[in-house]
Amino acid sequence: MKTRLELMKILGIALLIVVMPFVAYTVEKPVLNVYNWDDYIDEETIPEFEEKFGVKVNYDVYDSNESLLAKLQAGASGFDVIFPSDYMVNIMIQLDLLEPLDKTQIPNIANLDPALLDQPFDPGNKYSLPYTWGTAGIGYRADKVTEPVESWSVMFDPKYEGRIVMLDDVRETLGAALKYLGFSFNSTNPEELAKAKELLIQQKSIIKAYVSAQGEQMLLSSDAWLVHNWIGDIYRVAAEDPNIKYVIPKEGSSKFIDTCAIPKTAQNKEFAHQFINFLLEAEVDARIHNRIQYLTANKAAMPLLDEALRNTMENMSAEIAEKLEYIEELGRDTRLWDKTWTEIKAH
Ligand code: N2P
Repeated sequence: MKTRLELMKILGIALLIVVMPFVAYTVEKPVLNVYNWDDYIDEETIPEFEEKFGVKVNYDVYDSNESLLAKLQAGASGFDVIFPSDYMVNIMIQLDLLEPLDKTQIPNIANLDPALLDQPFDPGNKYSLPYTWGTAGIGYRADKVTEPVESWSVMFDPKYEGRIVMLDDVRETLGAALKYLGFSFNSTNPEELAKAKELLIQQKSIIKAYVSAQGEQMLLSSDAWLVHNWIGDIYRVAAEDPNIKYVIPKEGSSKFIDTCAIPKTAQNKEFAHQFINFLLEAEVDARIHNRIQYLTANKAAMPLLDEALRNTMENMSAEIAEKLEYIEELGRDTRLWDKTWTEIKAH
């Protein structure tokens, strides 16, 4: 018979053997907190990076630039790598929220297309590097909407009551309404904004929802027939169902460059740089973009892209390209936009 003490010793040792590897795992591995847009990476990149660099990645997602900013401003974040769009980079620079990039740690910058570098929102790419680019437009079901979809007007047509989804995004949705009315996507004219507000308030009775993540799934399931969304999200479901199409309305729309950046409050700046450099490897970048179906800023990745995706980049007509606007930082007028949007949402 073993004494109680002996038994407790054996139990103690057994417990240590089971628990130690977990303790070692959590204690030793550095952690990298990545905060990205919803559906903006493939499945392999994170595990591959974790294995190659011996890092544990916490990966979380958001669905708008404004929620990313709110999270960062709330201070509790601890994010190491984030993916703000053009105008939001500009806002974050002004608010002193971003860490200047140490380019010596990102040699894969050489893979990037110079045409997408050195943009007005971040001259010299001091704080951000391009990750994707694309447009917002309308994804629709050609088997349900049988008339030609060419204008934003379909999104305001009572015929499609309950089948319309708009982005839950102050800049995109107010911008689209402004554009439909013939104004700039970035208008700060109070009268024009009031008109856009009226239009969107009227539209509220016929839309199914404001949705920024997974609107494309509603299209795929035919719950919605007309979905205001970004190009890649629609392209992904269009690959599953040929009845799904994407169009940039003839009145014009928005275009964007989404970037990767490091917040000033990042805890792990060294690995944040490594991660960005890893994302910019041609093979990694091509794999991600073939999966997410957004356009890449990575020149070296181009030859590795699916042909259809490559064609999208090359086929955008000059006529459409001319009617696209980048969303711009609005300075003080942001308050007018926010107020207008809040009034629409509350109505
Ligand atoms: C991806 C969302 C793309 C963001 N689901 C467009 N800026």
